[in-house]
Amino acid sequence: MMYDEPDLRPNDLSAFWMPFTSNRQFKRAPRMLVAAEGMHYTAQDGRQILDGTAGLWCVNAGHKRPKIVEAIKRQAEELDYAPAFQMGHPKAFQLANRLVDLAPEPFTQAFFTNSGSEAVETALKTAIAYHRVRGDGARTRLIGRERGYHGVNFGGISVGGIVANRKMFGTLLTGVDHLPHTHDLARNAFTRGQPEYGAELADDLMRILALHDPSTVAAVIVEPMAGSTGVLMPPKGYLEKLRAICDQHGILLIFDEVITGFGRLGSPFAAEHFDVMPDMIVCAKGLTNGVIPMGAVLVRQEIHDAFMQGPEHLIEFFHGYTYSGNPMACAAGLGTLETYADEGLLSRAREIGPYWEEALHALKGLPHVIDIRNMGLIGAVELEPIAGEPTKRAFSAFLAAYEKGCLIRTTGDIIALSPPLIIEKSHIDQLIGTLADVLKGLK
Ligand code: PXG
Repeated sequence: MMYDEPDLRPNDLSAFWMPFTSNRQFKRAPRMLVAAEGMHYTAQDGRQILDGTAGLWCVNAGHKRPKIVEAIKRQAEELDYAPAFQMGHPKAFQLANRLVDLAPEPFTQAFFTNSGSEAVETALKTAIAYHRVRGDGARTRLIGRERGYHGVNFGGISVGGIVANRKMFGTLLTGVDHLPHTHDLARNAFTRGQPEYGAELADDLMRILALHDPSTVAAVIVEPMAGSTGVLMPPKGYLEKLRAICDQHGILLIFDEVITGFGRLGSPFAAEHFDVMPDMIVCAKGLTNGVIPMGAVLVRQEIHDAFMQGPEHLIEFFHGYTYSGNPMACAAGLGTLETYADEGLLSRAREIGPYWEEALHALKGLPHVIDIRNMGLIGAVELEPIAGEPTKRAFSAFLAAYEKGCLIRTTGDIIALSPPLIIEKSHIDQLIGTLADVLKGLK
């Protein structure tokens, strides 16, 4: 096999400082993936690894999908790059059109970025600038939520609420406040789907608004389902309350759908799934099936139109990236959306969801399991941490699962599962069966 050729084998692991990785542990015992197709990776030792996480929640259509591969190949031959500012190329417009067609009705424009983190920054800046262009420039404050994950740039970690991602980086953005998170094991453990209790936590927004005065607040940003922090579902009625309070006070509501976008919950976007319409949707990951980096912010017509004023030769919004709407990314995006449509993947989580839910909740009662949560094709198994050694138990589960041929994700002591939407029942049996074995063997 070609990967055995010495030139293609990394011969020194030290130069690459790996992101969000225990570098020393990894480099002592590397877990190297060299190929992928469908539901599986091939590891460097030749083993097939079942992808229980769609890469990092992004490979929603599964790996090596022909239409995406073809689209990228053709694009590289045809137009490798076109300047993103003051110039255009057809595929960026095509992709924007496809995207707004797929999105819920109020969303009429797409602004392209290269990642979820950049899309978050773009949405936050758009919100503040939107109020300003309308003559309401005192609205600069941003409200996020404890345990929220909005990428790793300064705006995102400021409105985010994951302590480890914030504490090393100084004072962050000013003028930011946070809603309480919604995780409540005492009341909601082992809930299937949306938890019963916790809608009242949205009322805390009123307290925050009373403190700062609503007229100073630009936007509230939340993940409709908080993924990275360990899969926290919104309590019934919670998102509706946030929407109502924002409406009452002229505050924009931003849904960060980097994880929930593109079928994860059984609808193209979570906004539809929960039937709550924000003012902006942040997306990335599944937009290109993870194949080429890309993110986007979807906005409502009135937000876009507020900027379209002044002399026509002037730039309306001083924001954008060298690679906004990059041709290769657009080609990958178009191939991806076509694949989703051809195979009905954006509603597939609804069809296979009940089987997924049953399989997952059958883990109840196994050692250390203190909660199981699920929605669409997402699952989480929360473990009792080892006293004094948080994260260690779940990390051991991750290593053991990999040894047994399954890729899972862990955050803290929570195991998160988010397989490609092409998953079949036999894969679910293998994934959950492996996890059961792993849990039985954990210290
Ligand atoms: N918002 C949300 C809600 C995310 O989940 C980002 C923004 C940032 O996207 P980029 O493309 O800049 O990474 C994310 C990313 C995990 C995991 O296993 C989650 C993410 C990334 C890597 C791992 O929970 N989410």
